Parts: sequence; C-alpha cells; structure tokens
Amino acid sequence: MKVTAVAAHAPEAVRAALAARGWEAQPAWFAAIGIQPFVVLIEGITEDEREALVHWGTKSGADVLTGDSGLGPGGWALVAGSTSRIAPLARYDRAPAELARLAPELGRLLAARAEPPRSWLIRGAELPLDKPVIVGIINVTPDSFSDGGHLPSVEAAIEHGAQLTAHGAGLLDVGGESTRPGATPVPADEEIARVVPVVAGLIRRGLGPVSVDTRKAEVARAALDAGAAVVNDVSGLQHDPGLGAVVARADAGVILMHMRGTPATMDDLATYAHVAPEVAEELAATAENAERAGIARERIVVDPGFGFAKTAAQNFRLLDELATIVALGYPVAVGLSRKRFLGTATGRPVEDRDRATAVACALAWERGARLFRVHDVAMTREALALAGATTNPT
Ligand code: PMM
Repeated sequence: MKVTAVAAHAPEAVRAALAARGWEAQPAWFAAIGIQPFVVLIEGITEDEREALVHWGTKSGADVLTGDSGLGPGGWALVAGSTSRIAPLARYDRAPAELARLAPELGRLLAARAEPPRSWLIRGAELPLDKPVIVGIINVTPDSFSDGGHLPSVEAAIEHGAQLTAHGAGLLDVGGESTRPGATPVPADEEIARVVPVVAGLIRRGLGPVSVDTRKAEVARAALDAGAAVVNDVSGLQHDPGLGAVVARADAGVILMHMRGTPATMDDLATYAHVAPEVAEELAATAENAERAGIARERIVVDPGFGFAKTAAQNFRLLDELATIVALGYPVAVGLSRKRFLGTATGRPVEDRDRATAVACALAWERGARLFRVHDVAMTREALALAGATTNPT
C-alpha cells in the first residue's frame, strides 16, 4: 500500500491524479471541482435557519459553526465542506424548506466559481482573461505618489506608452489627477488638458486600448471622445453620479474601485471588523449601481482598491483573501504597484518596490485576479508568466 497527499488548493492536482489513472477528461474535471473545499459565511439568519443548518450539516457531513452576535443583525453560520456536499443547498428541490432563502445567493457563488468570466467587453474590443492583462500606468500628474512628474511632456507620455506596450501591457491607463492622501483636487478642465492629448496621441500611434483614470464624467467623456475604451474610476461612481451614464452611452468598459470617503478623508475610514467581506459587499453595491446606470455586466471589472481606506495589515489580509472579491463574479483588477504596504513588508522605499509588486501580482493571480495595474510592466510580466505556467499547466 502507498499513501500520498494530493494538493487540494486548486482542482488541477485532483484532475491530474484521476486522469493519470485512466479517468476521462470531463468526469475527472467535474470530480475535481466537486472535491474542492467550499467555505461560506452566512449572515443575517434567523434562529430557525440556524438550527436547520446545524441539522443539515450533521446529516450531510459538512462542518457548520454558528453564533448569534454577528457583524450585522441576526445570527451567522460558517459552512464548510466539499463543493459537492454544499451544492445541494443551492437547489430548492434538494435543500430543506427552512433554508430556501439561501438558494439564490449560494447558487450565484457556485456559478461564479464554476464559470468565471472569460473575457471583458470594452469599447470596440473584447479582452480575453485566460491570460493576465497587464495595465500599464501613464501618470500625467505633477504629484502622483510613486512616479509623479517623470513624464514632462505629451510626447514623453506617448513614448512611455509605446515602451509599456512593447513590454507587454494589454491596456494603457492614463491618469491626470493624483489620488494619494492629501493630494490637491484638479479642476476638470485642467485634468482634460493633461490627459486628452496623451489619449489622442496614443490612439494616433496605434497604441492601446487606452483607459482613462478619472472620477469625473466630464473628463471621461472627453477621453472617450479622444478614443479611450475604458474608464477607471477610483471612486466607484461615488464622486460623480453622472459618470455611469457616460460609460454606458459610450459602451465603454469600466473599472470600479473600492474606497471609502475621498483621498482626503479615506485614511480615517479604514475601520473594518473583517476586511474582505466588507469590501466585497461594498463593491457589490457599487457594481449594482453601475448596472442600474445602464452599464452591461460584461463591461464591469471590480478592484478592491489596495491602499485606499485600508491599513497595511488590512491590505495584506485583502490580498490573501482576494478570492472573496473574485467570488462576486466580475473580473478582478488589482493596483498593487509600489504601494506603501509593500514597503512595510520589504523595508524598501517607493522607488524600489517593483520586485515586491511583481511578487504580489503573482500571488493575486493565484487567488483569481486577472488585471494588474503596474508601473514596471516587464518585471510583472515575468512574474505572471511564471504564475500562469504553474496554475495553467499545458
Ligand atoms: N491606484 C492608484 C490610482 N489608480 N486605479 C485602480 N483601478 N486601482 C488602483 O489601485 C489605483 C488606481 C494610485 O496609484 P498611482 O498614484 O501610482 O497611480
């Protein structure tokens, strides 16, 4: 007899173990997915629902931990087991009647896991997500925290875009307003004067697709008119209620980032009892808001907003628990590049954080992120090539 531990953090090892022993490809894959561990936290439940869950857990072999003082009203339950054990709870015909309220949300989580988004619709194109999309940063601000002021002219910014593209960027993100804590707000006309010539120049050179990093409808409209295909809004449509309609009308893609408050107030709002679920809940509301404004679901990407209203410790938890954000079912972008919390771990100053950025991006890929907004595209591309080769074996 021989006993071997099989890696279980992803379905691949189980699939390969079965395939190597003669199983057909499809049954091996379905079995591997079914064996994957699945852990859900269910909050706001009644006493009856809690009891029904405990009873169901005993019968079905899932672990059910419960309590009555949750983060919100009602009781809570943490349900853990293999996916195939928990999946029947998402079916009205299989779940106990007392637990019918659970089915839709649980079904949505299971579907997002089984069928993650394969592409992202932006204006005039569809970006496949089976490989990482590296978003190259072009900051045309005099005061961005990490590279402010290094692009003195429109020509230099366009040339920088050409270089980022040559290094492997799949999207170029042009920003004209710094969002670091305490940065001075920029009037719309000034922001337009900074970004539009760069967007137009990139398009003229056949570079892109291009994204505009702005919170303002007016700036977004001008950049879209100049040929941008994506709007990257760090305020998640909080800053300018008109931005959603501008994106919708242009059939543009949108990146909705999580933050609380404004760059001026966000540092005082970094108060979470359990950061990942709270960010996920707030991002879900933001995405719903965008869909109500007429933006198609397929055009939405969400971003947990590393460094925005989060302490270093919260950023590390969020990076580790990124799967909670991925479970929302939208493609996930991360902006980790050169951020302060990376310096907390490595002791490196802002100008020496590209290695840490590349490693953090590889960790984020492994947890399900698909878009990576970075300054050093070449180094991140190498890290992601390695991460991709490990997680998608050929
Ligand atoms: N971070 C910054 C600016 N824009 N956009 C998204 N989607 N995600 C981010 O994390 C993000 C962003 C701040 O960094 P910078 O000043 O280096 O551009």
